[in-house]
Amino acid sequence: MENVEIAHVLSKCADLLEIEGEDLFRVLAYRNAARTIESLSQPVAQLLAEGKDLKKLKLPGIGKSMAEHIEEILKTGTLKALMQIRKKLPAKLDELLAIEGLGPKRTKQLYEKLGIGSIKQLEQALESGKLKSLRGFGQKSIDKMRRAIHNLVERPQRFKLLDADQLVRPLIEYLRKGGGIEQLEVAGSYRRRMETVGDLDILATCERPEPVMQRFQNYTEVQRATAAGSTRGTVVLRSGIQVDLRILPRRCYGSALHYFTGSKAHNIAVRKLGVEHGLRISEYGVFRVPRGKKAEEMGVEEGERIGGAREEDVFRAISMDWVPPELRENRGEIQAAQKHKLPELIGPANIRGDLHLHSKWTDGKSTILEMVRACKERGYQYCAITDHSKAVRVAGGLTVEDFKNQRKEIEQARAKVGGITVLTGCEVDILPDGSLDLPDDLLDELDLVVAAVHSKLDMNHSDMTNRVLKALAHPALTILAHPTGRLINEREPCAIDLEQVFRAAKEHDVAVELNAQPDRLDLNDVHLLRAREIGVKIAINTDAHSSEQLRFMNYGIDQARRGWLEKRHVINTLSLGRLEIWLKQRQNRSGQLIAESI
Ligand code: DGT
Ligand code: CA
Ligand code: CA
Repeated sequence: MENVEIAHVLSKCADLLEIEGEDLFRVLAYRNAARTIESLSQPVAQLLAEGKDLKKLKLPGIGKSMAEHIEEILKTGTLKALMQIRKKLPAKLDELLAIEGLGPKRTKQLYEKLGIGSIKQLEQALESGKLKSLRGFGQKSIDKMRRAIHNLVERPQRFKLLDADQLVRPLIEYLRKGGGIEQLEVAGSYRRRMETVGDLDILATCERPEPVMQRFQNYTEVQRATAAGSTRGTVVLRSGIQVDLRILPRRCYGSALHYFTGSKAHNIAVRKLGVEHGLRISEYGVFRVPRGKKAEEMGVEEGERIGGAREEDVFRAISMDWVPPELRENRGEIQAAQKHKLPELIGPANIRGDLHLHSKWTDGKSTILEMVRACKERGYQYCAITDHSKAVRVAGGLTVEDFKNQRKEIEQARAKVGGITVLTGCEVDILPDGSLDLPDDLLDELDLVVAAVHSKLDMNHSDMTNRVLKALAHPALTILAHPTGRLINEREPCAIDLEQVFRAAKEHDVAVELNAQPDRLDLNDVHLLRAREIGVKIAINTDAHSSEQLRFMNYGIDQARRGWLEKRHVINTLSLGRLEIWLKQRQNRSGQLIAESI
C-alpha cells in the first residue's frame, strides 16, 4: 500500500468525522496526519519493513494513536473507525465531497438540513430550487455547483504525477526483483512528465516474457487484470490506475519507446517526416520503403530495417537531434531538433535556492530552523521564509507584530546554520481591491515579497485581472505566486488575463511563480511557453509547508521543462550574488518610485 492511499483513508476519515459533527481537534488530527504521510519521501510500508517505529520518528502530527491507525490501514487497507462512521452516514456521501466547492462543511449542511446524501439527491434539490433556502447557497454558488457536477461526471479520472510516481515506483522495483528484465521504462505521458497521467505504459525487454508477465499479474496491488497475453498485459491497481506492460523484442525496443512515449501529435509529425525521407517509422522500427511502394501499404516489418533497437535510431533516421520527452508535444520541437536548436532545458542541478517557504509560524509543519537546514542539505545557496499575512486566516496569517518577532527566529536560524543565506520574506495576500495585506514600511524591510490571491477566487475575468495588475504595480512586489489558483482535479483556474499579467510583470520586473506543489503546478506548460516568449522572469518555488516538501522542486522542474524553460529564464538558478543584485536593483527602484510619488 502506497503513502497516497494511506493518506486517502486518513483524510476520508477527517471529512466524514467533520460531517458527522465530531470534535474539530480530532478532525484536524486526521487531516494533518494525512498531509504528513502524503509528503513523506519514503513509503511508510518500507519504513516499517526496515523495523522503524513510526511513533519514534517524530513526524509532524503522528503520535502514538495515529501511528497505530496507520499500521492498521497498512494491515487491513482501512480503519475500523472509518467503517463505523460510514455506517452512520449515507453510503454515497463521498460523491458529494468530490464536487468542486463542496468541502465537508457544506456537505454537512446539505446533509443535515436537507437530508442530501448523494449526487442524485443533490441534482434533484438543485432542480426543485430547494437549495436556495440554505444559507450560503446563493444563485452563484448553485450555478457553480451545477457546472462542477457536470465536470465530475464528464471528466475522465486522471492521476496527479506525484501519485503516479508513488504508484509506479514500487511496481517497477517489484518487477525488477523478479529478475530476467534487461531494459525497462515507463513511457507515455508519465515519461513526458505531464502534470496528470491517464494510465501508465511500461515497456520492457527480457530473456523470457512469460514469467515477467506472470509476475506483473501477481503484483499484490493488482485489483483486476483486464487483458493478458504473453507479451502484453493490462491491469488495474487498487488505487484505480491502469497499467499496461508490453514486453518487446530487443530490435524494436527503441522505436516502441519512442512510439509509446508519444505524444500522439508528435508521433504523427515524426511519421510524416519519415515518409518524406522514404522511411516507414512505427513502433516496430524504422524501415526503408521499397521503390514503387507507399509507406502506408507496407506490412509491419516489411522493407529493410535501418533501426529500432534504440530510441535515437528514430531521430537519427530523419536527421533530428534526440528530443527530451517533456518537449514531445508537437509544439515546435521537431523543427528545433532538425535545426539542432533545441533548448538546453533546465535541470535540478541548476537550482540554487527556494524562494517561497512556510514555517510553523503559519500553516507550515516544520520550524524555520528545520526548513533552513533542509535547504542547506539540498545544497542551496539561499532560501526565503515567506509565511502568510493576516488576511489568510485559515493559515493563521501573521500580523506586522508577528513578522517582527519572526525576524528574531530567522536571525537565530542564520546563526545556527552557516553556508546558506536566509532571506526574510512573506507571502502577502492580494486583497480583493488589489492592495496588499501588509503596510508598505514592513514590505520594504523584507528581502523579498511573494504575493498571491487567496480569497474571492470566483471574481469575474476583468475584476480579477485588474486586481492582480494593481498588485503587480506595487513597487515592493518580487514574485507573483500561483497565478491562476487552480488545484489539479479539485479547483478550476480563476478567470484571469494572463497575457496582461505577463506583460505587466515584465514591465515592473516582477517574477512570476511556477508553483511546484504537485496539485498546483501553476503556471502550466502552455502558460510557461507564453511567459518565456514575453520574457517574464520565472521563479520555481516549492511553497513547501514542511521540510519534506522541498523535494517537490523536481515537479516544478518537470513542468518548467515542458514549458521549454532554460536556466536563464528562472531566477532561482541565479547565484546568491546575482540574485542579491537583482533584489537590490528592485529595492532601489522602489525607493525611487516612492520618492517620485512624493
Ligand atoms: P495519458 O495516458 O492519457 O496520460 O496519455 P498518453 O500520452 O500516455 O497516451 P496513451 O496511454 O493513450 O498512449 C501512449 C502513447 O502511445 C501516446 O502518447 C502516443 C502513442 N499512441 C497511442 N495511440 C496512438 C495513435 O492513435 N496514433 C499515434 N501516432 N500514437 C498513438
Ligand atoms: Ca498513458
Ligand atoms: Ca496507455
